[in-house]
Amino acid sequence: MFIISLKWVEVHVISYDLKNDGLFVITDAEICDRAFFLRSKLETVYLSKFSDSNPTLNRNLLRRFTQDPLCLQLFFSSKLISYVRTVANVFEPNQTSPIVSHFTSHDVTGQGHGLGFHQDWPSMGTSDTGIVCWITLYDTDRHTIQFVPGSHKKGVLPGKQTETGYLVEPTHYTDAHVLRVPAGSVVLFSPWLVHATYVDPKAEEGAFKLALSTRYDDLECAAWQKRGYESAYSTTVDRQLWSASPEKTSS
Ligand SMILES: O=C(O)CCC(=O)C(=O)O
Ligand SMILES: [Fe+2]
Repeated sequence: MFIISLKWVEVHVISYDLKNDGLFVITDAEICDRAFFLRSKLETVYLSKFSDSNPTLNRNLLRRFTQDPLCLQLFFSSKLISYVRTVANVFEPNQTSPIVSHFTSHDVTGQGHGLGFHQDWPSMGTSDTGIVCWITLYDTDRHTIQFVPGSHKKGVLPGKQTETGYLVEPTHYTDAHVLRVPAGSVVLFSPWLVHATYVDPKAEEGAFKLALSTRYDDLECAAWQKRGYESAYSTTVDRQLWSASPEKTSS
């Protein structure tokens, strides 16, 4: 473990091991620069349009943010992909999930309290050697994520599939660690790792975290090839959206 001083916070950066703990933290100057640049765009262009009374609008803005070219550039930068290859040993990375934003706060999105303890793999069903890539745009000294080191070794644990993910039974998260890393850090973790949002009960009103994640699967994974490269994620079109809109545009 080593300690770095970041602005006014002291952050303890713990080196986790991908094989034994199921996650690995990378704090890389080039990626941090991109993340800081993206964060200023988040604040000036997206959060500035947030409404105190319209959580749907706020959720839509966060979805639009994940499709911002700067956000896409962060996730597809050759630096990041090379970490996916060399650290996670994903031989031929293939992005199988959209970029998802994880906003944790005192409820301006109507879903501000995040996810319970879950595993990602049952919601994906893709390659056995894929990796989740989670990047925080803020220091995680308040709201963050927590995880159970080593839990990835046990495969899919008893639990249930819910609207928000595959929640595992409470006996599987009695020994959770709270992740504390500086803004711009990349966490690569196993899709079997048991993890959850950590909501800091002492965080002041208005404090929030925003992290982004996506999933890289491995096209060279033999098991996935056998399953015909299936993925639980599908692309759908909502053809009712325009018809239901009160202000239809003419064209
Ligand atoms: O950031 C969070 O609150 C949850 C992240 C998560 O579950 C994921 O990236 O798979
Ligand atoms: Fe997750």
